[in-house]
Amino acid sequence: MRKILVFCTFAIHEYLHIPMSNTSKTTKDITFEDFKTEVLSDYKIAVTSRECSLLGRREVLTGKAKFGIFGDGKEVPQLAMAKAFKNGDFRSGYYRDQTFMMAIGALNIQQFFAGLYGHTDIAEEPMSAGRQMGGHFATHSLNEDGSWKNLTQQKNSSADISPTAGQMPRLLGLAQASKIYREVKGIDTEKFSVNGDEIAWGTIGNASTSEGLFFETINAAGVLQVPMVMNVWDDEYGISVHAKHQTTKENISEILKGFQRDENNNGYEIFRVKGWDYPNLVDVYQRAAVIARKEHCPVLIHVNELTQPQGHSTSGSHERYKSKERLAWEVEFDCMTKMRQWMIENNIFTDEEAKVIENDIKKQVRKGKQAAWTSFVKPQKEEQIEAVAVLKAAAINSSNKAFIEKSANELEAIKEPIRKEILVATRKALRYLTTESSEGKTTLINWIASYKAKIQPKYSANLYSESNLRANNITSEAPQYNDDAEMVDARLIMRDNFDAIFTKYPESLIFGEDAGHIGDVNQGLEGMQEKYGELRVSDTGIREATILGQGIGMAMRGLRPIAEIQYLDYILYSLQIMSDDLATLQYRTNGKQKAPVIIRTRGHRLEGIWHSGSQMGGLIHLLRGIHLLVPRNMTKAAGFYNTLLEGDEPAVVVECLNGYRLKEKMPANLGEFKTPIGVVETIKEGTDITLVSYGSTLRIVEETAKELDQVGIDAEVIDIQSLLPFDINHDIVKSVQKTNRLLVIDEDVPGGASAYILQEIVEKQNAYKFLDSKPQTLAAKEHRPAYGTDGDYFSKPSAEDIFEKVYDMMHEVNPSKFPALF
Ligand SMILES: Cc1ncc(C[n+]2csc(CCOP(=O)(O)OP(=O)(O)O)c2C)c(N)n1
Ligand SMILES: [Mg+2]
Repeated sequence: MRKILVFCTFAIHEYLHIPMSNTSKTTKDITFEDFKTEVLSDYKIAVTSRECSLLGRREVLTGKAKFGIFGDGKEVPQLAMAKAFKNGDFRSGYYRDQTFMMAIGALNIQQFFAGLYGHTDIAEEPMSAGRQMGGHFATHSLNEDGSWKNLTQQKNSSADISPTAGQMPRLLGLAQASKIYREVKGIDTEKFSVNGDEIAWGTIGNASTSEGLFFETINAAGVLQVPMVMNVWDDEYGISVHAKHQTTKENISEILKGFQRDENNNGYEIFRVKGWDYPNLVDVYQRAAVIARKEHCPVLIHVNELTQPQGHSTSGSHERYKSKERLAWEVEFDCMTKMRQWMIENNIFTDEEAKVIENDIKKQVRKGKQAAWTSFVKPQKEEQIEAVAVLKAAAINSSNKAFIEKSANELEAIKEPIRKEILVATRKALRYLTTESSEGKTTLINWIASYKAKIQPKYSANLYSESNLRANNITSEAPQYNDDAEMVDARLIMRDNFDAIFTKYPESLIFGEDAGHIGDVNQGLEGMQEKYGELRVSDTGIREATILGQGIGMAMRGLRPIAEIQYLDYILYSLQIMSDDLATLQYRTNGKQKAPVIIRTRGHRLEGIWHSGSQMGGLIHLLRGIHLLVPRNMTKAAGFYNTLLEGDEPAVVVECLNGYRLKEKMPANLGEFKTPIGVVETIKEGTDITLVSYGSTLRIVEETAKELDQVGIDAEVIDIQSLLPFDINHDIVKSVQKTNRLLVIDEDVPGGASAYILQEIVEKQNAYKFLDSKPQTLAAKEHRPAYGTDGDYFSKPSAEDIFEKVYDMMHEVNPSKFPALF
């Protein structure tokens, strides 16, 4: 038997006399039989994947599943990628990658269909427990208790999201983690890295490369020189829109040529390869992997000439927008057809043998699909039986017996019920029983309650961490002060606390615009780069979305990144990723992945439209899933960092931009004192009115409270500190119970953060019961803050605004004691 080389790729070249790359070196010989077995095994995976796509579409069209988006037409390059993908590596990709997931052993037929149906059991549907539509993939990084698995011993896929190119920023961080693990000494790498040898593999559709996030990621990875392999699956279309509307020169690798490294400059290694050319694909992927893994040089692989045999998704048909010629070309150049031809030409199998394999796989896929369906409907069928029984029992003695029995019978008749149908029937039946009381009715009420309690978590659990390390489980610790503790510029507390953090947590690191060399724009990191090195305290380009992405990716690989967004006003650049990716991560994986990144930013009142914004309402609404902390001073802020680093959850910390030069007392227990998360603080006790605020505005409220004292108004001042989560102990309502009046003061727009705060207090904490005056809010103007001191005065709530608002409320209560000001 003729001898060939160990890597299948090189074997292929040996057999086919394709010119080999100069990186190919023989290490071990395998036989033609081994080679054949490997290629056959690849083909079987691809056929399995294709059959799943074909049958998957039919499942949607016949109504069993709601939506389908499949990987047909992209099978072959994914086989090649899977061959080069090793344990410890990470994928950050998109909805076309089912073949890859199957090839790395992370997705089987039954699981594929479980995803399509939306099976809520994570054991059956490991990608998201039915939360994501099919085609959105993930592996499990966490054990049951939320602790890390050993990620070096498995092939990893960060959880997909639907927004196109949204997978790019995190890809950068996943790749950067390898660099940190390789080059920073003293980190415990056991579960995360072997010498930083792991590659982060990105996949993206050709059209999605039009997104800014793609270009931002490409540039940043070139600057950082991280082991990232970027794969563009190019099928010339983005839904119906042709490449001529998407990409200059209709060719992404052509226009990215300037990134190619050369003798004088770092950059990229760029490959272009046809998506149906199996042997070349295998070769290119092997070469790309060596470059990325060994040299930590990013690689771009532009895989073109791909197709979409069934069109974009189940929502439409591509016959509407592709020409006859294009459709005919897609049939001819279907990567599976081409691979099959190549295998026949190279005596790997005959046409007859291929047919046997294909028929066998067809059967397997049908069987797997059936098993997935049976398993999907089983729990609902059991629940249906229970519900019907409870309904029938409730009907027996009811004057509305006929109606209730009718809905019981209708529910019973549904062959494959869903949970909505079960709850609609049972909940609506209660309406027939409002004036009656019976054992059956009580049973029905209890059944609905327990059913909801059992089922709701399947759709709602794990928005936040549910592990022991969840933020509000961390014990707080007060700052301690030596007798001779000095009053210092507050930025020094921040700096010295970061110093303590970097010493205590070798896996922590901070990065952002101006965060490195000068130690951030407010000198809160002064000298830290000199002490901890350029990898742990680093400057980045001006690119907020990928700064956040660095944080997400590195946090997903066990590091503790602090991603600095220079000003709160610019957080909007990263907000989409924060909202779509970070905030949903624990939720969309049902607690199987986490990214405890800390986002450090500074904001509120400084100067002008883009340095004193306070768009907290926007953040509150878009970031459920992330903690949102608004410390009033640097000691509180430092304490939040200390708390967060003990926990396992992501958070945004907004430092007060005008607070760095104010004096605060230097604590002794730096790195140790911990500000509790979700706990308010009463700054001043009072009896007449409760004033609730946070951040920079709180200082003005505090000052105003003294002025109010002088006119006989005793205000209680409460610092919210933490907007998400909000006052978990419900302390504010206790204050309102005492004062019977409530004013929320906030520098966001009217109806912004203040509306949320009011809802929390009045509705959730039931403060309405104790109010003797209308609960009110005092916010900034609707426009952005104008420049200068007067701009601030006429844009944001001032001490006079607060005083007059409070006075007015008290005047309404007691006009003789508080005669009208105006
Ligand atoms: C930000 C965003 N815009 C629009 C969409 C809707 N959409 C989903 S897929 C897609 C086309 C993507 O094309 P391409 O990147 O080439 O990937 P392909 O589906 O062709 O593999 C669009 C516009 C989306 N998911 N996200
Ligand atoms: Mg495309």
